[in-house]
Amino acid sequence: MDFDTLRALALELGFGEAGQCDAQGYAEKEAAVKAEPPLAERRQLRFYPEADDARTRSLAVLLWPYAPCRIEGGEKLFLDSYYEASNAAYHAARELEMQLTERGVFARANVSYPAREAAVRAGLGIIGDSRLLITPQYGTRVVIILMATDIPCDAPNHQQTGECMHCGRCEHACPSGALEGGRMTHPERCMRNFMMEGIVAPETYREKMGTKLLGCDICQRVCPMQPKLDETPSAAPDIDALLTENDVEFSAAVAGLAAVIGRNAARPQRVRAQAAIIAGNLRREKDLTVLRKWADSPFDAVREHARWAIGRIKDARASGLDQSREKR
Ligand code: B12
Repeated sequence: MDFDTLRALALELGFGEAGQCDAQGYAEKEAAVKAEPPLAERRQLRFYPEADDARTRSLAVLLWPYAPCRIEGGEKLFLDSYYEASNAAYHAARELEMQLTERGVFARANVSYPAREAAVRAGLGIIGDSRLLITPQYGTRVVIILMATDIPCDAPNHQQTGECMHCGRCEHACPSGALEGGRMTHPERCMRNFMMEGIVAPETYREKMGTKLLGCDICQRVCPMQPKLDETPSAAPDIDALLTENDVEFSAAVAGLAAVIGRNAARPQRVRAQAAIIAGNLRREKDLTVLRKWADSPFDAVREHARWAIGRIKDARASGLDQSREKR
């Protein structure tokens, strides 16, 4: 099979674009990763496709576009639409893998190599100062899926053509200072790094998270290289479904979330830990009961975030900030 046939099958399954690049030369990315502070999200990242499977001759780079999420405000949670898209793209890639296998092609979907680097090599876009891939058609809002295949890669890898506008808006907008000197120099400071990762979020980040359940797209929202796209409604569960003592209700809400973003992303204690941060930001008296229960949790992130939230609610009470009391 040639790559054009793979591309046609990918487009039929809903991918927006597909390219191909070779499977070598990621060693320097490994060195770059080692030079930066360790990040939980990088645990799965690998660098030697051919050593992982000797049949690999190239990587197919598949882009799954998505629309930005509407920010509802108030008590409506923010769940970046990237995560719903990522789950859909994952399953579409599994389907493509099956179709290719049936045709006698070696294909392994959803492999984890430096995806942005592969996308640039495949000629699909450029790297912006936010370190995100910017594509001509969809801007930054694409999920990048990599697939190892035994289809030879005839075309030489592309060099990046075109450039980020270097307008500085992502640097100025980033609430946690992940960009400095015009570029994303501190990925370890990105707020997303501490959301639903099962780790205790440093206190300085918790208030900045507001009502974000998962993901931060502030650097993407301000990017002038983004095409105008209609926003999509938030697929996040209701906050009251998460801030509940009723375990059956909580499990149902997590199951609903898992149906949207995948079970791997929506793990109950991680969801609970993030819900506790949100409770600390909403500062509602009515959440104190459930938070007191969570404050004894054996899970560090749940326990620490819940204790912090209780302190915040009490501080708000002391200064008359609690909204539900104000209304009375
Ligand atoms: C670890 C990780 C994170 C970490 C660290 C982010 C970071 N900037 O490194 C955290 C948890 C913070 C994170 C956050 C997010 N992530 Co993330 N993340 C990853 C992951 C798993 C690995 C990235 C990595 O470490 N690569 C290795 C290093 C060495 O490569 P690199 O970061 O790309 O940097 C190199 C190149 O970019 C290049 N480079 C850097 N600047 C420049 C400039 C020029 C001009 C050139 C030529 C090259 C160049 O040199 C760098 C060093 O070698 C990838 C998936 C994957 N398999 O790649 C997703 C991925 C990068 N994330 C993605 C997304 C969507 C996000 C979020 C938007 C999620 C959200 N809604 O909150 C945020 C955005 C944060 C941001 N602005 O980067 C998408 C990006 C899609 C896109 N359009 O680019 C990816 C590809 C996932 C996917 N499969 O689609 N992420």
